[in-house]
Parts: sequence; C-alpha cells; structure tokens
Amino acid sequence: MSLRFPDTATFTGFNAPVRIEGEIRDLEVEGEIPSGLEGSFYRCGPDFRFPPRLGDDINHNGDGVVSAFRFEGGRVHFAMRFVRTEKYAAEDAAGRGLIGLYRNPFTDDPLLAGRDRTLANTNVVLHAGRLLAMKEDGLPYALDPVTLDTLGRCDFGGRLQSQTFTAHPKIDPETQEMIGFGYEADGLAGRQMALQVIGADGVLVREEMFEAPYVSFQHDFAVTERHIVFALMPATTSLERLKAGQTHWVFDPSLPVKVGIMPRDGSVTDLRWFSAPGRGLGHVLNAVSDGEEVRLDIFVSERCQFPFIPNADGAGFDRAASTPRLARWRFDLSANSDGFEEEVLFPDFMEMPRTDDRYQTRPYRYGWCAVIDPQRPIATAGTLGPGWNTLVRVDMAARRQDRWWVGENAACQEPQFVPRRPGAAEGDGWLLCMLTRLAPQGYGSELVILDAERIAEGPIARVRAPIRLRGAIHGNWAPRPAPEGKAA
Ligand code: V55
Ligand code: FE
Repeated sequence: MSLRFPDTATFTGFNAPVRIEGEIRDLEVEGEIPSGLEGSFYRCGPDFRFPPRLGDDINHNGDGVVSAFRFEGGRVHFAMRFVRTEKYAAEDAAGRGLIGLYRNPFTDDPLLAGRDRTLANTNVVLHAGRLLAMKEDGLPYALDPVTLDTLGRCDFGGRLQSQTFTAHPKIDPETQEMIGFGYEADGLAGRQMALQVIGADGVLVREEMFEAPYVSFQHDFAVTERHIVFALMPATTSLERLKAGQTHWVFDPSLPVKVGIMPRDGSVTDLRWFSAPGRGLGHVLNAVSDGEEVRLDIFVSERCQFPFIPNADGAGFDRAASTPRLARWRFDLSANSDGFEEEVLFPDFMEMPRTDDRYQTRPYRYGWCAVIDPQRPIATAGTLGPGWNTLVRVDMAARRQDRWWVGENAACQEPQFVPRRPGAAEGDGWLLCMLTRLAPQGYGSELVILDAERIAEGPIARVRAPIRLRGAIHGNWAPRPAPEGKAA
C-alpha cells in the first residue's frame, strides 16, 4: 500500500505535513530573551497524520497538534505532539485516513462510524491546571502541560451535557472562572446551544441549554463583567445538506445576524435578541458593559471571510467583499429596539485579535492583531490564512495604530501578549508571534519577541525553529508554574 499526500495547496509547500513529535532543547536565539519572560507559549493547529481519504482536504480538517515554546532563564525549549483523539486512534489502527469532509460524518469511512471525530485543532487553553486542546465541534481533550501527552476527552467531571464546547472560552481575570458555550450542542445540525461556567477549580458549576434562532457557525462569543453575548452569522447547515454529502456550512446572507445578550447573573431565559442584516462575523477582540450599554468589538465582513464556506447564491469567494474589519457594535439595553449601532473602527484587512488578557471582559485600551498591508508584499504561498504581512497594536482610546511589517517572504500568525510582570500596566510587556518563512530563502519558522508598546521597532529577539512548523491557529501563554506545580 502506498502512502502519498496529494499535490494540492493544503499538502504542499509550506503546508506539506510535518508530522514530527518530540522535543528540541535550547533553540537558537538571535538577540536576547528578556529576563522575566518565563513560561510556556502553547499553540494549537492542524497537521495531517494521513493523506485525505477523499483526495484533498482543507486545513481546518487536519489533526490537532499542540506545541510549546518554554522560556526558562533565557533559554528556550520546544515540544510538539499530536493530540491523541479518538479519530486519531481509529486512523492509527486502520493505517489510513478515515475522515471525510470537514464536519460531515456522512462522508466518513464506515470504520469511523459512531466514533468521536473532533480534531482538537483550534486552540489550547490552560485552565485550573488542565491544558485543553479545543475544537468547537466536540469536547476538548486534556493534555499533560509538561509532556503534552493526551490524558483524554474532557467533560469537566462527567457533568457536561453539551456535545460541543467552543474553542474560544473566556476566562474572567478576577474570578478565574471559564465561561464557554456550545452550539449544535444536541448533535449534528442541532438548534440547541449551551452556556457553561467552569469554576477556577476546573469544576463545571453551571450549564444551561437554549434554542438558537437558527443553526449558525458561532466561532467566537463575548463576555463582559456583567453580560454574555452570543453572535450568530448566516453560515448555516442542516441535516439534509449533510446527508447529501455537502459541506457543513453554507453562507446565506438572506438570514439575519442575531446577537443574544443576557446578564451573567441571570439565565438564558433572560436572553434578548438583536438583529441586523446578514454579514460575515469573525473573532471578538473584547466586549465591555457600560451602564445600560454593551459594546462588542468584533471583526465584520460583508461576505464570510472563510474561503472554504460556499455562498448559497453560488457566487465565488470574493476577497474584497470578505475583508474583515474591526467594528464596534453598541447595544442599548434600555431601549426597546432590536437594532444596534455599528461603527467601523479601522479600514484595514485585519483579524487574529488579542488583548492583554488581564483586561479580557473588562474596559480595555489595547489590542494586537494581524493585518494585510496592501503597500507591502503579500506572501500567501502555502500559508494558513490570507498572508498576514504586518502586526499592529490598536489603541482603542486614541483610535490609532502602531505597525511592524514582518519583512520579505514572510507571514505572521496570531500574536500573543505577555505582561512584563504581575501588576504591570495594561499593554506593558512583550508580544510573541510566529513567523512563517517562505521561499526563496527556504521554508522555516521563527518566533519573534517584540516590546508590545513599541512594536514598530521590530523584534528584540528571534527564536529559530530548526524545522518548518506548519501554521497554527491559536495559542496562549502560561506563566511559569508556581513551585507546587500548580499554574501561577
Ligand atoms: C476556525 C478554525 C477551525 C474551525 C472553525 O479559524 C473555525 C477558525 C481549525 O478549525 O473548525
Ligand atoms: Fe478562532
């Protein structure tokens, strides 16, 4: 039996499957690792253990890989492991790919029937000492934070009723509780949603189910000090289309955007739904409650920004119409209207937002994002994402940006803010970001470290990976564990 990956964009060039697991001690460092930068930068993304059963595939359908850059006394070590999902184990036993289309089990090999097919390939979050690899179509998998060994599927003590859990939970910086949600919580193409609160000790303290206005691709949501915000965009699905062997999602902007807001100290029966014309929604930067107003800072596009989601009207992917822009939505809870105000804050093609996470869910000033600067070369060949060529810090108070262009033949991924020390002012710290190096210098990967308040000055250090690392999706920083071995 021959094993060959196809000669398609997902499997060639920079994206050729890497499939390496292991550790590298003492990565090369150009410049100086700032003293005080102590901890682990965990990242999660897709790779492919086996060639796709159906001849080609999309990145989002790859096997979850978690990697860690560990910063210890000026040295940087690296580790990377596949998440041993049930799907991974089934394919490993079969010796070939069994999964079919992204989130369509009707297209799987019968050997995968009835198995958990989630991929744990989107985000990795450390909460209550658990390192969780997450994908929104299933439950997280818990990993050993040191070895990255898979410990097993995480159902928060067997209490979880939802069949799904978001890859974008929010951690309240004061209470350390994790707020999450699930959609298609009652199974494939189901209308049920779930809201979960997991206490600082990792125990599920609350789960409530409710019915969504329609089945929607809800990749992200928002939490403020006092409210929870669900945002539905008109990428939808149905059991019929899945049984017919079609893609999970189809973008149908004849459906409205729906935004549900409820008080954190209330229940899902308090959800109030706001409406707007159908648009594409992306990640949430942050959200704030201010008296009777809720402000949601979110990326919005006219069409869906994901090229793998077809348009219901048959139109091809239109990059200009799919440009995500940072917008502020204002919801007036004291008014009777189900409408809301929108202000586009920056005109740029921007996404992959992060904040100083000590300010997540709270009033905040700074964000760090990836943009495409059209004045600069755009290296799209083989990268995950559209070819981010510039990092920005957005100052939401002054409505201005600082920028750093990543250089020729390179693309950046989602940035990560790390505070300089406990108690440092908002935004005082470092910005970590993986760069994808493309031909002609040869494929490679490096982690750059910038002063988060002065990104225009460029990196103060570059950590070189001696191997090509396939693009990851999301990641998170975990400070060095306290001596007892518990997360600091
Ligand atoms: C995203 C990624 C996913 C997914 C849904 O980047 C949305 C957004 C890697 O998997 O399943
Ligand atoms: Fe995401």
